[in-house]
Amino acid sequence: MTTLAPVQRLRLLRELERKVLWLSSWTIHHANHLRPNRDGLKVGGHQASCASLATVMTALYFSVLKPEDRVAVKPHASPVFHAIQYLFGHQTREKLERFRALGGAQSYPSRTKDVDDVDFSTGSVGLGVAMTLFSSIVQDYVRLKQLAPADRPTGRMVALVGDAELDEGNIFEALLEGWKHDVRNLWWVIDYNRQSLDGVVNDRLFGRIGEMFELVGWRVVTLKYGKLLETAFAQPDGEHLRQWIDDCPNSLYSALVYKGGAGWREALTRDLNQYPGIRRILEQHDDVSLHRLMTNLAGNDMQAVLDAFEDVGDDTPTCFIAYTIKGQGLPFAGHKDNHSGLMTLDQMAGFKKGMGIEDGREWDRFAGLTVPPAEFEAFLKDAPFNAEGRRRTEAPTIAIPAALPRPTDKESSTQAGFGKILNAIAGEDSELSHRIVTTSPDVSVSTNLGAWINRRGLFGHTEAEDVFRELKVVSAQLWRKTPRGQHIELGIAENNLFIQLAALGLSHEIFGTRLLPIGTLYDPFIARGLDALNYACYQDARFMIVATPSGVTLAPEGGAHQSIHTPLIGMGQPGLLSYEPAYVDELAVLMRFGLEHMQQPKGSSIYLRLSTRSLQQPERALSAQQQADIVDGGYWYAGPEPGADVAIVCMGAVTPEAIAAHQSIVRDFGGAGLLVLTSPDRLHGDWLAAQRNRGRTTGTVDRSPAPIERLLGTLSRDARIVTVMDGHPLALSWLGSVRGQRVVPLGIESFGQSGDIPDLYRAYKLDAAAIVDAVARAVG
Ligand SMILES: Cc1ncc(C[n+]2csc(CCOP(=O)(O)OP(=O)(O)O)c2C)c(N)n1
Ligand SMILES: [Mg+2]
Repeated sequence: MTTLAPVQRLRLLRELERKVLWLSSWTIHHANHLRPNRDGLKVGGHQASCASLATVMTALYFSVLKPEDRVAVKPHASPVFHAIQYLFGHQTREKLERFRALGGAQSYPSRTKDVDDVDFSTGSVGLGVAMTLFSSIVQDYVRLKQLAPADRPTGRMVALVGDAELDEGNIFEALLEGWKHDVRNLWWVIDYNRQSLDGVVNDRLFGRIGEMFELVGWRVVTLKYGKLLETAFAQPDGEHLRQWIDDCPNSLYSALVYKGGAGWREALTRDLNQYPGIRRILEQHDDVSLHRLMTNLAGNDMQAVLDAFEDVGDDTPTCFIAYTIKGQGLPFAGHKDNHSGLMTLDQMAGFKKGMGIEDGREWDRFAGLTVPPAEFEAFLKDAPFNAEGRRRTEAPTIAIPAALPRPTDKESSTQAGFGKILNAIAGEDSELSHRIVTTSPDVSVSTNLGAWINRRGLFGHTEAEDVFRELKVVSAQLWRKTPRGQHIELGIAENNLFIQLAALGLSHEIFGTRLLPIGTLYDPFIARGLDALNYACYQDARFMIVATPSGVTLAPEGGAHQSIHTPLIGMGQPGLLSYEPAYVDELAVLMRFGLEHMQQPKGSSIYLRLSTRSLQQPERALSAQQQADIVDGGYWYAGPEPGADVAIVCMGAVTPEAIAAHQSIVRDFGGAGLLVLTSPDRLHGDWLAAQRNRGRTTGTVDRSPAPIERLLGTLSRDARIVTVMDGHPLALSWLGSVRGQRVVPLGIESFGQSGDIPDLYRAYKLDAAAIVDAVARAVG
């Protein structure tokens, strides 16, 4: 690697900054103006949002970052990221030409769909930012346990943050959690362009932002004025110019940026003409250079940006507040409406000329450069970030034993069973037991993780004794915090839970070692963190969520804690396979399957919806076929006679009611069946897949029926089916479409009440009598 003189490096980086600005603007322009538009919809893209980050991203990727660093890029700066990767040779021209088209470079950086080594997907603002914080916890977790490959240096987790992203509450939830966990090696670079989507951001906010970061132990580095302005401030009366800009409201500053040199001159003459030094500055600058001076903010000044980044030499989490201009260098710089503004054809022609790009050479990596291509190439080749090429890691899978320990209690809830299974695993010295990491937002005890934590301990950077234990205060929870601990205890914030799971669930691809994350929470509060859960699944993170209590079966706690539509979330959420077992032996099968499925290339995350209702457990030893049926989504608990006209289908905690109803209807409907489902999600997915397979016109056509087709195929063509579950009935009412059999679905359609189970099941028509009634209606 050649070492460059600082001036030479600066010159090359400035060239690259222009190049990156050009390519990102052109990529968006091309997508909007030069590709045939077949549907009349605007393609979009954010030229202004890209421009404000061009300097920071150029400095980072071409000089500051190392291969082990991981970055969450502000979603709408995606074209800048793709342009940088294109220059490195990791992105293709074809994909840039197809930006925002099917198969092209993605609108927002995507781990799963982009080919150019995206570390963290972004898109829903705020989540990518928090992702870096939770990834830094994971980095420490695997480092302190020596799970990561020994030669892997510690990386910095970097977020490039839009200033308006800081309105998202999840960022502050993450900051508080990070403080508690003493996060390290974290850089958040705030693109303080003082503009959001709708307009100019509130002046009052940023007066406080820096203090908020400092409050939670961060270093705050403010990059406010560039080198030109600093030089002007040092001249006679220069301090008045500084004061004037400091006092300038965001909206006025933005408007003047848009108006340009004449606008600045008018405003400064009006306000500061009494100072001879200022008059001299105005005389010394024509409109173009005055505009350059007045818009010389540090976040768009390469030297200032490099100085700020290179000054940081320790692992203290650091927030850089980088003053920038939205649309810097573009015709609509500073205009409050520029968020989705696109250069017109004329504007682009002028911009292109200014960049020195000839017609037909728009995608050329060297067009418009003032440095020789060979020098440019050598610089790219030597960029530290690029030293290893693609930086995504791999890790071998963890072997899961053929069966998990299975509790043998005669009566148990699935939640209690879950705690016992984990507790038994905690007692083993196995690869499985060492790779499981649990986490929970202040509901570890009430979701039955207590015993696991007693054995495996809390995770922390340093050893901390359990004071209650030291003082010999009797407690069921013996929670020592050590670097060896395997439970990450979070405060009550479900967003944080899901982002922590996302970070843990990508450890194999980010940190080169595999973890088996299990997160527990109350089922209704999945909704609180739903966007973060969606975000975790979107990037293909792999984890298991275990949610209890669920449904109205929670009973006395009332409607606010009773989850109703979570089974539909489980079915509708891509990347998440959901199950709701009734019995503990089913749960043991599903946990085993889930831990394996989480690790498969084509697998997914797993959601187990459990219950606190204690049920009498069936006395049975599940055969291999029964286990496979449980994984496939359901089995006949009481098989129907072939061609039977009636069946009851149930799921989860209401299974005893279904059994009782079934016993009472078989007197009238001999041969009626009782089908216990474990996963409408799996059954539905496999049913759609089977139909698609049969519809194929090329290759080998798989005609085998889907599990649900086989199960319902035992019944007569026009059989009547009553479905019952503790959740929204829509999750099972689709069963009628499988073979055209009529379904009467029972479930919960309104907010729950407080009450005990008998009262509530009666009120919500989930009890045996209601099921029998429904059967009568179905056949009537
Ligand atoms: C959760 C979420 N809500 C809304 C949006 C729509 N949106 C995209 S960008 C944006 C404003 C972003 O402003 P800022 O973060 O300051 O970025 P800038 O474009 O100024 O760089 C909004 C509201 C989104 N992407 N995500
Ligand atoms: Mg902004």
